[in-house]
Amino acid sequence: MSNATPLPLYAIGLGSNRRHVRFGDPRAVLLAALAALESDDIEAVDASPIIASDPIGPSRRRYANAVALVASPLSPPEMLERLQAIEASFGRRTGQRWGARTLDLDILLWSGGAWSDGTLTIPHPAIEQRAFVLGPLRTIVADWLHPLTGRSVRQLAARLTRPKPVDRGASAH
Ligand code: A4P
Ligand code: MG
Repeated sequence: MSNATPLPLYAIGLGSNRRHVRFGDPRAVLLAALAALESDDIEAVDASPIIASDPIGPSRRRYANAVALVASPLSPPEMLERLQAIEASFGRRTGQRWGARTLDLDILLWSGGAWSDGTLTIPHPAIEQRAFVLGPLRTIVADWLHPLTGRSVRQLAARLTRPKPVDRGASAH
């Protein structure tokens, strides 16, 4: 049976703001992570350029960020488990939320739409506020629709960078 149902697609966000003892600086960590993602059941389809971004949250080190598009028969919980195993193999220290990390892998979007259970939420809830996610994401899946808002990645990225209108709420009736 060839050309049966196409494999689900996942957009995976990659972030690093620490050197890795073997791979080197955060940019090199992401290149190694992109290679590590590929396996028997995860096929690399596309990858964004790697960008440098200012940290959001308490960590003061700059990040390298990128997004990979992969095709895989894994279910969302299986994919999360795989990503966590890869993070662990890169020496991710758990414990400190938003702390400096060698490698952070997030499931951003899934072609199956939305998923929510106790430990996993897809789309990733912070996508819409994060330029370091939407910028790279737009370079590979600009037309992908956010399943909950119906807005394309291109629209979400434009909304984030557009200057905010003045809030007239206080003076208007
Ligand atoms: N989890 C739920 N949904 C998902 C999902 N869609 N993908 C759960 C991945 N994980 C998901 O994640 C905590 C738990 O989230 C997981 O166990 C999983 O069950 P974590 O990676 O262990 O913790 P974390 O990353 O420290 O916390 P959090 O809230 O996920 O942080 P973020 O959102 O990943 O943000 N600034 C720049 N410039 N670039 C960055 O990449 N990253 C962060 C971390 C902060 N500031 C940044 C960047
Ligand atoms: Mg994370």
